[in-house]
Amino acid sequence: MDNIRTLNGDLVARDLRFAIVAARFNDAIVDSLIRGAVDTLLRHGAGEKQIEIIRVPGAYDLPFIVKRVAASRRYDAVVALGAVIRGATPHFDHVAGQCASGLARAADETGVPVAFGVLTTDTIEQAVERAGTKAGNKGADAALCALELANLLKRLDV
Ligand code: INI
Repeated sequence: MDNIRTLNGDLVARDLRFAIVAARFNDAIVDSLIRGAVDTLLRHGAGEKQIEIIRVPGAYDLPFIVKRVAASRRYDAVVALGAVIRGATPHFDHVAGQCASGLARAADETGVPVAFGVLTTDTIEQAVERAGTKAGNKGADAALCALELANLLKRLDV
């Protein structure tokens, strides 16, 4: 193991630029995800000028804008945030499915890391738990992932 080259992305945000693209739907929950993401980036050394927040109507609309934002090359990583709650929507599977696959495609097609910070839950209570209460904050987790991937990408020589 000692002789195996291992690459990791570190968690230092200095000199990196981040876009947080967040849905307005379920904003009471998504606003907590945004706070978690911003707080994480600031605590890892980002300045406020290194972060931009872009709002879209709903989670289904995230991929369309995330792809534009990533393709602009103005950001080292994108954090996509939203909340899709099954109990509140008959077309949960379409919204959640299109959102997840569209975000993955945006990252693939642009080569810019896109962290998936979209809650997909059965109930509002489960969403609240993952938005800064007893099950952590998925926005903070996604910001950490974006940070690690952005740094890893800089270190990769492929
Ligand atoms: N958008 C969400 O972000 N969460 C939801 O739970 C949701 N529901 O319940 O339907 C939702 N719908 C809106 C959708 O994301 C688009 O904004 C809309 O379809 C217009 O494209």
